[in-house]
Amino acid sequence: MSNDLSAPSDDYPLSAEQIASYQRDGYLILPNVVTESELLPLESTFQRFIEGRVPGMGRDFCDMSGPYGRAFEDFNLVNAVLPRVYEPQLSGNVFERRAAAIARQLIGDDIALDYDQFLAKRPKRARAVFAWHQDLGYWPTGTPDTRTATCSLALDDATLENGCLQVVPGSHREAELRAHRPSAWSLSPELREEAHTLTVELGPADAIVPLPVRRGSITVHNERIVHGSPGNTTGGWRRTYIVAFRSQQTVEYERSIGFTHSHNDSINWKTHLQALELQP
Ligand SMILES: O=C(O)CCC(=O)C(=O)O
Repeated sequence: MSNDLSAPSDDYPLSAEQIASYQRDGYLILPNVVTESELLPLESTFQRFIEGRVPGMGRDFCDMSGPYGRAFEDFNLVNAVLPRVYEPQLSGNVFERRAAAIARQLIGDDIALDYDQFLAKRPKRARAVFAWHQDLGYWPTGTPDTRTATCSLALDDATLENGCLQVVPGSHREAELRAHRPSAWSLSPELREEAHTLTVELGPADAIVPLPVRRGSITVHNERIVHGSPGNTTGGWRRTYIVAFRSQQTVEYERSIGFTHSHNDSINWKTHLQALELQP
């Protein structure tokens, strides 16, 4: 795979309306971003990760719907973080390149790929829930420039029934980040050793919008939008390939303070300590 993120054939021009709607609502749905023939090689790499066939990942391979340490067969929401760290030949693939072209139009030209992630909801797992959150709630506080475009490619048609992404449109424009609390199953959250998941509460004014997408289409979301996804009640998988773009300077800054998005990092981030202070 090439590392050239600017090949002209990777363009996906957005209209002024699409760009304005991303700014207003905090998300976008874009159809047919990756073709069927382009999906196939990506999918075979994805499967190796999601089936637990890539060794040495530690907690970067986990169940995002529960505590670390579960047996693989008990994972509901299979999560492989930073796949390109473990398989560098993924770097520069067609989805990364096309998503970069989209992200440039949404947040500016000075972007770098911050992290990638594979997520798969097992069939008939009502507990394959991705808890409500804002991405910034997981990341270090104090990063000056937070611009982000997170692109999620559907490898299966995503529906409300199989647990598609849901958002609270406009929540990215709230003045303050919401309080993020450790998940209920985290026994000693100050160490964040048992589970990675943080969550926010929704209020009666929060209007939830599900984002169903067809295989090959993507959603893009802003770093402050409240989002999550429900369990999978169908007999099929819901598989998603995520790449997130932020400014080059932001990525360099966060790496310089030791933040890598890896669950194997042992640092307690200020954002998490703040969440603890906000606990009742
Ligand atoms: O696609 C999902 O189910 C959730 C993904 C998510 O929360 C994220 O990419 O930040």
